[in-house]
Amino acid sequence: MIKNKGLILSMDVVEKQKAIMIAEETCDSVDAIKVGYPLVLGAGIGIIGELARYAPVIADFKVADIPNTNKLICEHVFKAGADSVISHGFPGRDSLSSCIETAEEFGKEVYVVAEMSHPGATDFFLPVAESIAEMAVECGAAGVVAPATRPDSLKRIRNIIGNELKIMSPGVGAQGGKASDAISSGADWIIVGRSIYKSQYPKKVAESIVAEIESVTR
Ligand code: FNU
Repeated sequence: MIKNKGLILSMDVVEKQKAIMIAEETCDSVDAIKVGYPLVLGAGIGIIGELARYAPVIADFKVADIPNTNKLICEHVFKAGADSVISHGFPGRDSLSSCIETAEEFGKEVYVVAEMSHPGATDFFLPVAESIAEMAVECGAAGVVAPATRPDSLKRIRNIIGNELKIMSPGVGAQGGKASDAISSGADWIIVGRSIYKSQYPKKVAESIVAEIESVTR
């Protein structure tokens, strides 16, 4: 995925028409649109192809199964028109490799959740985040997902993965993280959902987030 604006819109609305309207409004300010279970269950898998007309689509299915099931999920997602898929790392090396091999067959990418952004991530995730980031490098992932809510974790994960892998970072806005902090701590992209799609003016909010990102990357 090409980094330009540094912003990924998380489209967690559940209605097709609303998703398309927001995509149309905001597509000039985003490098990709991320979709997950809420929208795909609400609008059907065809929404991936519809949104791909506006920006590359990231399928945030946090794929976390045995290798064969992961392969079947990824095939479906890429056939639907997604540009990349988000996978979990905790099911292990073989499961992740299956996602990455499938992505390669389609010329697509896999991003691995290294550490989640919500408070509950401290229950189990924190002690394994670094090992998952190391595995993402070893298995040939395109990048990792790491929390904007914990800039210190972002810095640590950036040190582990080096500069070749990319970091996309959720948790800005509604979850309390700040775009400029995440970017200056090592994120390539920030992922923003509610602050944009729940706003009365999604285009303006997206533009102001891009301006904030530019203020630290300039
Ligand atoms: P917003 N997301 C997340 N934290 O928030 N994929 C993670 O650790 C992670 C994610 C997703 O809070 C979340 O599911 F791995 O409204 C949602 O789709 O800005 C989006 O990022 C954040 O949405």
